[in-house]
Amino acid sequence: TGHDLPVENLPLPKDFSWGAATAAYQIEGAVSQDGKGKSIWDTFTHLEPSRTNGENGDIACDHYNRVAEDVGLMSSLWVDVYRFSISWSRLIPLGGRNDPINEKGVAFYNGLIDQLLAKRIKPVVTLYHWDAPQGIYDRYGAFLNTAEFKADYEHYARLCFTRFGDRVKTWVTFNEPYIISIFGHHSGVLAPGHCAEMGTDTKTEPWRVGHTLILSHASVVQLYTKEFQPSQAGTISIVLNSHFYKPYSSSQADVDAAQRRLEFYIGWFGDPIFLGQDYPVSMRSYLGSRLPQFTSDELQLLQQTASSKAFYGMNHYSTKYARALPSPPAADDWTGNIEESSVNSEGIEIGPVSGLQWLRMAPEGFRKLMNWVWNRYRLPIIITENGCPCPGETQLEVAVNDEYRERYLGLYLDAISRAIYEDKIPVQGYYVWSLMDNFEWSAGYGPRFGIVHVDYATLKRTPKNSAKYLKETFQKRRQQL
Ligand code: GBH
Repeated sequence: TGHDLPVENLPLPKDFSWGAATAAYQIEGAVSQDGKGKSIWDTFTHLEPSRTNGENGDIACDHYNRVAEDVGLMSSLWVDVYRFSISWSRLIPLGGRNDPINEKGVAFYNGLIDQLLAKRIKPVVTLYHWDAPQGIYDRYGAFLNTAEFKADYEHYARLCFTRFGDRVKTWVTFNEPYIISIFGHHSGVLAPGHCAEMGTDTKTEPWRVGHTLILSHASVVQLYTKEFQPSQAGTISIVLNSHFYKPYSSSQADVDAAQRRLEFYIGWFGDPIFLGQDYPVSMRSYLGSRLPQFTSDELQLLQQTASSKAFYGMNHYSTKYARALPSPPAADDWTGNIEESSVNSEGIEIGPVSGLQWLRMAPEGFRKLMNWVWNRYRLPIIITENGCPCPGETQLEVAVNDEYRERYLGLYLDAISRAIYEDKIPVQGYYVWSLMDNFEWSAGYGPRFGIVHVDYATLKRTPKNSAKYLKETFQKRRQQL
């Protein structure tokens, strides 16, 4: 279960790329500098600070003012790739298609991209990592109005392709649509914080949000392939996250539950986007009319864009057990009537706990997830996020001697090697979450996911042992075959 496995430093292909990932709101700070507009995360953190441990991204890592230092850091780690996200409200402060463009925001990302390329680091750019402009939320509820959102998002994407597409060759439309839908519009622990207590119709709203995300993704893929790809020659896809799920017991009900849980997590988005078809049958049968319908025009768009897909972007951290609930599903159930846990029917833990309860070291589940995704979608996979906070990682000394993380990363890279060489799955790259400690959303600055430590009092960056380990292990692993 990962408790006592040795790290084997198994080989990786010569052209396998490694990188580090971040997201705008989690690192940039400079929250109203140079004309940036407000996002739903500014509102979420300031309106009710207890939702984010009293903390916010106003300053974060102040990356906005420390780009040169941070690019230098990456260069010293020999990363091939830097995956970052663009803050929509930095480029278009009010967010909409008729609103003014903030040239200072454009200049910031131009500078970042140029500095990366000067160090031969390839930018992988996420258009949306959870920070919708407050303006589009105020006007029409952002994702709640599919047509308005789609039009504004297309305009924003077009701006990014026009201004940055000569140098950016890999695009991600949305980071983790599942999280945006469920955590933003059902449990409400992430912005915009919609939940039953706030009067949200949690029976339908998350599925409407998901529908908007799928259709907006598809229309931006179409936009890129038609108008930009012929000259810019890049690729575009989406990043989906999921735990892997193992059955809670050997009962058929639990075996089915584990499969169904993955369909509700990944198939929800993956089937329409990568297969160009309706939501999974299991979702239709559990959710019935709660799930929106695709029109025939929309299905056609999905089919067309499904064939232009380039890779499956996988964010993955941990594995859980899935247990079929005996009682009928709750009216607003979003799981397929499943309970999740970290311990199975025999009391066996899925793996050693990290600095966060939900995140346990379980490399075997990672390998199984790559197999599940490959069998369903037959697409090359890029691991766009993976990493962890260490248990007790509060002081600098503990943080820098990050043994738990080193072991976790080592075992997860071994799982990729097995997926590639034993399971014959084309896994092309690995981006560690995260380059540096940062604002961990509802958990604030507590959990530290960085391979570089950030002292939030001084903003000083200190590479942890795991940073050195990654630099060295990629060098070694890629030389072995
Ligand atoms: C990613 O989300 C994000 O892309 C990134 O911004 C973030 O910093 C990183 O992971 C680390 O968390 O109910 O068991 O699912 C991962 C999705 C959603 C995982 C909330 C943890 C809560 C526990 N996260 N989830 S659980």
